[in-house]
Amino acid sequence: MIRSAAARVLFGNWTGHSTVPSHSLYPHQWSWDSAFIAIGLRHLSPRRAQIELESLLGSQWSDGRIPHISFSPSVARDAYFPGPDFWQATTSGGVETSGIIQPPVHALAAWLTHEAAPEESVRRNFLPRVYPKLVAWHAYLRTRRDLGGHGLVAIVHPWESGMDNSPAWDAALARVEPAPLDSFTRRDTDHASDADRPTDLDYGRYVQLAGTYRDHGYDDATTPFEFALEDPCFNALLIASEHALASIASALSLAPSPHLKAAAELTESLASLFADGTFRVRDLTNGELVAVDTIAGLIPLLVPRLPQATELLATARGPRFRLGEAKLVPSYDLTGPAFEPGRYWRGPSWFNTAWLIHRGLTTLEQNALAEALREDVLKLAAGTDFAEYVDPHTGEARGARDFSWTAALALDLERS
Ligand code: 9WN
Repeated sequence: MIRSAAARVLFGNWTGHSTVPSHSLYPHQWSWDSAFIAIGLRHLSPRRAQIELESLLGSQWSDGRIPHISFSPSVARDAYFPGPDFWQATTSGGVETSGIIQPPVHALAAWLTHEAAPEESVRRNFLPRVYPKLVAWHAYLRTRRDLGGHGLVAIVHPWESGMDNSPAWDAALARVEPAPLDSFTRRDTDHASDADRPTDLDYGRYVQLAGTYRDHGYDDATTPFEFALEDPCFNALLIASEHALASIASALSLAPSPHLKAAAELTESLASLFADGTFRVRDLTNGELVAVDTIAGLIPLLVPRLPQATELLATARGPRFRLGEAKLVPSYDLTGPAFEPGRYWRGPSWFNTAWLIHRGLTTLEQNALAEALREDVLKLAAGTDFAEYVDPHTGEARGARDFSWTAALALDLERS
């Protein structure tokens, strides 16, 4: 049942070479969405899953970065804000893109896509074609984005975290002078309730930060970043993806050791973000850890052989996130002062983070918790028409419906 409903969403959102997250709210190709979508699509069409990732990699910049949006030329230029006219970024291959990035789930997705149909993968020469691009992507992150010199990647915009209005960004964002509200027109609130989306003040600051980066040619060495933070989710996903690159290298009869070494180094550096039973964001403006607990701090559960796993699992099960009792896993501390059950990344539960936590629980052999979460994902995805996110207390649908990664990841868990 869920398989056919999920397939309907994914085929409906397919554009011929990639999948939009949602035709109304997000009508282009998004970076980490495509990785999650491929993870589900591999069960319906391994070939399409490969093409999804290959088309995203077709928008890679010459410096190795994978931009967070690859714009579709067949969609109206003002259908989404900020669109191609705002970002003013075109690759050497002529693809219009944004200039910021999103979390690196891609190598993990590529490996899982290969594993789903190794013969089709070999026939299409999938791994040999994507491997060098994924290596260049990780090299960009580890060299150009280690802005703090701690051996961790820094994000320079809240959108780069994929968790746009997370309360973890509030203090850093408060220092940013917002762009005037009459200098841009939001499109998101045409398609989703104002109460479910970031505020106008947040948007003014997002626009200001993106505009400064753009006006410095997206140059990481010369942009005066007002917002630069080390995010545990972003770095944990890079570690998981380095492990995946090691598997890909082995499959190609190449040495896995550089990737295992990178994963080990990053895991050691990540430990410097551990405090109060969870991983926290480090603000590079003052060097301090931000005492705000979000789902990002729990994502390291999926890091293989994580030294802090036992404490982190206890935090996930404790009053802040109530894993096993709340609907999926809340995006923000249920007891925190900024908690809002319906507003985007300030409380609601999302399906991609539930999938990542499920992967962590499976790695840790927490089979009962993993199975309960899996059942919750399947029930809520089907029962909400594949909502973008849900209220963590009631499971009520929020944001977009027929949302691609919700369908894809439910499909993946249905098969697991
Ligand atoms: C900005 C596409 C993206 C997701 C992000 C989610 C949301 C965009 C927006 O939608 O962000 O990138 O317009 O709000 O926060 O995780 O990749 O689904």
